[in-house]
Amino acid sequence: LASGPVVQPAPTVDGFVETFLGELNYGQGTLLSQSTVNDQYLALARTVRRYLMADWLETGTRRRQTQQKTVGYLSAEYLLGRQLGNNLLATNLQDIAQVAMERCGIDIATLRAQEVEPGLGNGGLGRLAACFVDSLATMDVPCIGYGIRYEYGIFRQTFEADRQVEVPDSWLSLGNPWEFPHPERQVLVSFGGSTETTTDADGRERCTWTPDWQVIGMPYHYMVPGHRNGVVNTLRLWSARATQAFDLQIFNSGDYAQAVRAQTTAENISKVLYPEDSTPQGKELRLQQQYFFVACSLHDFIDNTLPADFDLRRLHQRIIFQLNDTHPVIAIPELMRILVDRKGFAWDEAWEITQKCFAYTCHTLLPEALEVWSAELLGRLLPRHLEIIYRINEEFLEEVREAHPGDEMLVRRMSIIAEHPERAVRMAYLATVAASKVNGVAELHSQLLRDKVLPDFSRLWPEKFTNVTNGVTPRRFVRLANRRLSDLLTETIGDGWVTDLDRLRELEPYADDAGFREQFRAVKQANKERLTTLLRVRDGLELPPEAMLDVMVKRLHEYKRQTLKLLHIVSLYDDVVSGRVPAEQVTPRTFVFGAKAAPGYHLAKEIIFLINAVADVVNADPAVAGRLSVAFPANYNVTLAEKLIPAADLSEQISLAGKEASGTGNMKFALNGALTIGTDDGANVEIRRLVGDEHFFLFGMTEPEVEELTARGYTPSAVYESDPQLRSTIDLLASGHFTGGDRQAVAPVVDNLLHQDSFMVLADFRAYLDAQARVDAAYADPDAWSRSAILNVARSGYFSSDRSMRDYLERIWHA
Ligand code: 26V
Repeated sequence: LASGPVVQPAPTVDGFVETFLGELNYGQGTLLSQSTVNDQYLALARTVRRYLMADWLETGTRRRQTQQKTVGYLSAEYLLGRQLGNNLLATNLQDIAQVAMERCGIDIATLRAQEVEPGLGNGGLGRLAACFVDSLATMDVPCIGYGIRYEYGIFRQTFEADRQVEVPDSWLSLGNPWEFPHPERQVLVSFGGSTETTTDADGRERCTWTPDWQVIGMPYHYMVPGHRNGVVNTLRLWSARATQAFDLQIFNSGDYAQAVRAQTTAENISKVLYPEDSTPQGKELRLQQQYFFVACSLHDFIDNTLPADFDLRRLHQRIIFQLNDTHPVIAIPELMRILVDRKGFAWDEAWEITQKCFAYTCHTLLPEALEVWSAELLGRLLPRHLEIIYRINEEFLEEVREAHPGDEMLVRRMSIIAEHPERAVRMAYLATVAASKVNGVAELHSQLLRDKVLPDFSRLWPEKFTNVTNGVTPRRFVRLANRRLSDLLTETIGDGWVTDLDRLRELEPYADDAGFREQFRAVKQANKERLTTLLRVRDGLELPPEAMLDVMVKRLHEYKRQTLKLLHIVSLYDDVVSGRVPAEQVTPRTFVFGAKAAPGYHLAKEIIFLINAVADVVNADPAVAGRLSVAFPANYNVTLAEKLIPAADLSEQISLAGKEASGTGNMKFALNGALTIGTDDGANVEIRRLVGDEHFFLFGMTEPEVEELTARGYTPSAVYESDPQLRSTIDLLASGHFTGGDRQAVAPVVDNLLHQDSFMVLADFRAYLDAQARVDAAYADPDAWSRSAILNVARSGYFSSDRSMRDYLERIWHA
């Protein structure tokens, strides 16, 4: 019988120094005296890696020996963040490494800063996957994370003349010490071609797919260490390689460009992460990416992970593939193809197995974000899969007809195949039909998913639908990002909270302890000063360290309503410069934005421009000096989040109700002692319920009110006309005051607000300003504010991704 994980004894500083110097000399091939910061970073990373290796091997052995069910997390994105700090924390080597580096005359912070974070995701969905694999390792649950090793992750954002300019993220260029290529586990993936159905001697139909091109999937393994528990799970990311370096025949004929073209096509598949995170473009390369990683992953598990003689009728006892949104949904026909065409199963039996092996998580409510692939494209790239999808659909619609005879409207509504504007496959429907469970990511979202997105399906199969509210890992987002708060928590309630976040409840009584509140405020203040220093060095921003820090960080999207935040800032500024409010009466605030816009999302980029333009003017105007400042550091990413969130006083979660599926930044802020100003949307609902109304600034329409207003007909210009403060604010923006008199430059945003305003910014403006006035009043009483902040921390333990994983295990995976 396999034994449990063993936590290794801590190494000594001497031992660590010796290993480090060994890595520097024999790994990096340099002397300490000659080495660059990058040499030292790589050597340190390889040193830490060594301490994880025994646990990784041991975990692998244990996983092979036990017959436990594995979670196969299928995700096109993993937004991991930097690895060095995380892995030092997981191995409890932080202090030893620091002292060891000091002995070598090295500042470890400089080495940490050398790491380019793996930005293999767009935002919430990719970061969630990273939190989930962290939690599963910490809970010693067998999990393989499957994904794509993009050569270029999410673009690096820079600003030129206040506008976003994207720079390729060449995160691998200085070497990546955290990955291990495994050529012995390569997989061949096929595309294109045609199919042929023949009948066997025994009368069975057999389909053969003759593809016309193939690529190699090369797996790279990443360590996913649990928190100090001796467990290291695996993240397996696939990189595309050409089957032949280049075509020698063509090369010999002298056409060099043509000779390498096939190689380029193949290797393009894992070249770059698509930076659009809401409007799928139906691009062929993206479908290639999806099928590529899914085909590699299924093959890897079935043929290279399970024992050779494994009886696939029991596949569901060994794996549950969790589909992170629709991106990996092509795995469903792929498993059917493997079972029927390759392993000789009858259709019905294969379908029974397949249904038990998949579960589907939906992460959106925006109709435009639901993936649909044209049948033409799918059939061209994956002809056999399209046939399989048609057959799944036929049999499914038969079931619908049986349940609802004569209701052809229903049949058309539920069909996996849409007929207009062109024949296309609705991937969310395919996922829902095949999956054993379908879940949303917050209570409200799961409810809306049942009622609005998939109502027919939830009536047909009510038991299929469930909720798992998202969570975030307390290791990275509290213990690693906020060492000061962590130390205070540990001094006060012990360190059990790091792996059992509900224990933060024990903090509640301390909210009434003046001494504790004082310490808590000192932590926040020190974090703010750290941030102020960082932004001075990183972005040349000069910010007052005492002001309230009001933070809105997330992708730039109309539905998230960065413009509402902007209108608030402009209205405060307007109040002062118009003389209506004396500057001394304005609560000093620093507004911080962090946001990337999809490169093709024009309006989002105009909003970025406008925020920067307003920041320039507000920051330079002596009328509001020391009262209002605006910071928009470029290139918001996980690394910056780890610095910003611990410093925040106020967390902005102001999406239009019913649009943000969950949000996870909202959870990180609450856990770091920021108060939330937010709408009744996504997980905000649950945060407010847990922390208490008095400790949360709620504003704005509810989802049913939004529905009602939409039904009545919403006219933003009428709201503008009826509210003098809103009019003044928009007029100031429109006047060109922030753009050197250029009214054209602000027109895209202003015109959209006045004449379109799809996300009802103007409708919620008044309520938002009122809520912000309540924020000012509350902030004026530091003791009451700290008390609320402490209660936010104490009552947010529910939002640990460990809890999310327990919910998945109980409600979905049964692992
Ligand atoms: C969609 C697409 C569409 C095609 C192009 C590439 C691409 C990449 C990502 C996505 C996913 C968009 C959905 C998403 O990120 N949803 C967010 O998921 C978070 C985790 O559940 C949740 O907290 C956010 O509210 C939700 O917006």
